[in-house]
Amino acid sequence: MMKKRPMFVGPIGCGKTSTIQRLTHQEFKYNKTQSVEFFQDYIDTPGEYIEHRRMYTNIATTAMDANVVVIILGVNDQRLIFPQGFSTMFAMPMIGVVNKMDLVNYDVQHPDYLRVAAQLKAAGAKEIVAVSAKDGENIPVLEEAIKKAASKESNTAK
Ligand SMILES: Nc1nc2c(ncn2[C@@H]2O[C@H](COP(=O)(O)OP(=O)(O)OP(=O)(O)O)[C@@H](O)[C@H]2O)c(=O)[nH]1
Ligand SMILES: [Mg+2]
Repeated sequence: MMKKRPMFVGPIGCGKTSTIQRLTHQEFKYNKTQSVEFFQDYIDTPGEYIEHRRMYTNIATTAMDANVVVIILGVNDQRLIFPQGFSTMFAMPMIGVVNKMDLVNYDVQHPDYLRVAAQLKAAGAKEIVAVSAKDGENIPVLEEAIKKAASKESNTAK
């Protein structure tokens, strides 16, 4: 069986690919995701998967190869993307990421941050990490959070 890895899910342009580039020490370079991409340690998905309801089945299918679901939003995105209880779709732990924190000067009291973080929590993210993929801010914290969630999952492997 294929090695399970964390899967990133979020709307178009929220920074899934950029965050994975940071986590894997690749060059920070814009590259639109066209379809699911399996990297060595992460699964990247196109934003279309979450933006178009009819593609939810693709998320569910891809999640079979995931040990953690990472849901991510840009701090400047005020749309409702993740439905309440979204995590019930999955059998593995979910963590939330608020990206583009550089746009609010890393202020975790900023109303935009609070709103986005609340959406991720309502979707079922146990832990929220605020990052900037652009600046690399808090990427090691995210890496730790993902590792911790993944180890919990492997302890309860079926
Ligand atoms: N200001 C700011 N811009 C960012 C940050 N992270 C990513 N971006 C920019 O946001 C745009 C989209 O980033 P991507 O990583 O391609 O987004 P994605 O979620 O992978 O998008 P899709 O592949 O289309 O689903 C790019 O122009 C990035 O440079 C960040 O932390 N801060
Ligand atoms: Mg992408």
